[in-house]
Amino acid sequence: MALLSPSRRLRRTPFSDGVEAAGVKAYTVYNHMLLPTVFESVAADYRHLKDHVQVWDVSVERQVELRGPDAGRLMQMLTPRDLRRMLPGQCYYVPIVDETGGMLNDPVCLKLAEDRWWISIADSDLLYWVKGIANGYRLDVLVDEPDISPLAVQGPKAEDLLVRVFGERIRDIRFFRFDWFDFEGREMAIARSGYSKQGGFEIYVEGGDIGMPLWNSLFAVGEDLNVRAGCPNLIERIEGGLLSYGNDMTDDNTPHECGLGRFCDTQTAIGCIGRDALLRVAKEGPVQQLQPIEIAGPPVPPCDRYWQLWASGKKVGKVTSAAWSPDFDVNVAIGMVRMTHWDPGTDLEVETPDGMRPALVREQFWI
Ligand code: THG
Repeated sequence: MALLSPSRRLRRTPFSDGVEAAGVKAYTVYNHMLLPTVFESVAADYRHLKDHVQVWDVSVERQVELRGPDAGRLMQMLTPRDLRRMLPGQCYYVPIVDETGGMLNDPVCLKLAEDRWWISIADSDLLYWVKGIANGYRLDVLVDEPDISPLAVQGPKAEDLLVRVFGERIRDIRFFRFDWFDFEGREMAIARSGYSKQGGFEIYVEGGDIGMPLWNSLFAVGEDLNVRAGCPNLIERIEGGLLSYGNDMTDDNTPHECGLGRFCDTQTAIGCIGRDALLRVAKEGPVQQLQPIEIAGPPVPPCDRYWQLWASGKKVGKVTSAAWSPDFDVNVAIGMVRMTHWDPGTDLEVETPDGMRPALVREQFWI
């Protein structure tokens, strides 16, 4: 592929100088912003992520902030997950659905206070949907995109690295909780979360000016931990079954088709805009669902379009993401599979750019 032309519409981040100095080799575009995808190579980055600690510029995880008396009510209108028991300091992974039950985004939502929430979005322009709802229902809430840029620290040594910058209290943060920490006189929320299964944290950096000072201190204190710049890793996230909005699912899919039924409480999520539509489909159950798929043969090429899945001459689904896994010595993949063929152990064929290959529906992801 050719290069990306820089422009003001393709936003840099507060950490872009650090990312470039670290030798980034490729980017994708996500929420109109640069997201690194490769430093050394996808396979070398994968090995390093699983063995050490990486600092990721995930500024593309933009925050949609809800502020005001109706913030909680608005948040519940957006998602079929029941938020009534959620406390300040908690993070929830929440499907966001439209009036047909179609997925608009799959963000992490942070409750800062009863009247203040952040929605840490995946790649879709959720801000406009949320503003539209707030205005259409005349809610008493402000909706905007604050100047917050998440920096993820991921890998088995992430906790030890963060303790050196923020102190021992880092160890007390539980999974999908956050607390507030000081860096050079600035308050930042730090959550135990992130787009990998290797453990780690996400620092919500408020104000672009403090980005590079924080980036530089993490590298200054982490040399003996072998800290490096990294990014969400294609192989690791497929192994872990972490979904990618726009790749694995779109607004044509319900949360149940995405295997996100466990994050839906459609019966009790009163106020959710897609509730009626989801109650209807939830009763019958989905007729297709994302599944872990193993693809035989040598490493597959990049999956930049759907690869058709076949069984006895019939189309039974499509592969949405795929990569060669060095640790499992097989091509790991995610695919949307029709219910007639989604049982674990079902043999399929997949139409890859370099020909038909055997594929197998797996029982679980590779975790
Ligand atoms: N962190 C934050 N914002 C994000 C992402 C993130 N925005 C974009 C994107 N990632 C949104 N998508 C996901 C997908 C998966 C998870 C988080 C965000 C995730 N899932 C875990 C899992 O499925 O195992 C945990 C879910 C749970 O148990 O609650 O972490 O990564 N800030």
